[in-house]
Amino acid sequence: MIDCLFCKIVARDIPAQIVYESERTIAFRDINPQAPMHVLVIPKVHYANAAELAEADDGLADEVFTTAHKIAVQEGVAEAGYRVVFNTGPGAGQTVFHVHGHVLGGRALTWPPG
Ligand code: U5P
Repeated sequence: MIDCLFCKIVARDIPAQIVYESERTIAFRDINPQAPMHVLVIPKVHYANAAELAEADDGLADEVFTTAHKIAVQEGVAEAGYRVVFNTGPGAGQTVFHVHGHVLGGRALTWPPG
């Protein structure tokens, strides 16, 4: 998608600190981290949000979720505990409309979220 920030990261048109890449997914550090470890996991193909990705039903949603776990292991937070968040729609705080899972860890995380 031409005007999508995250599509531009996938295409290497804008820089990002990429920590993991597979054929269909990519993960990079959030530019405004909310925890010591804050990585975004996205499918390379453009879907606006988690609902669209889930409805596509081609296994890609599973792959994004599995990638989030791989990141937690790679970043050393899996044992202590981590959080995966998909803000879905403006009402839930989504600001970038290319589906992304926030993987957060490295500190105690409180509940409920804001
Ligand atoms: N973000 C980046 N890189 C950018 C633009 C945005 O990492 O070039 C991050 C923001 O810091 C934010 C996330 O955490 O994308 C968008 O999350 P959401 O508000 O859409 O859930």
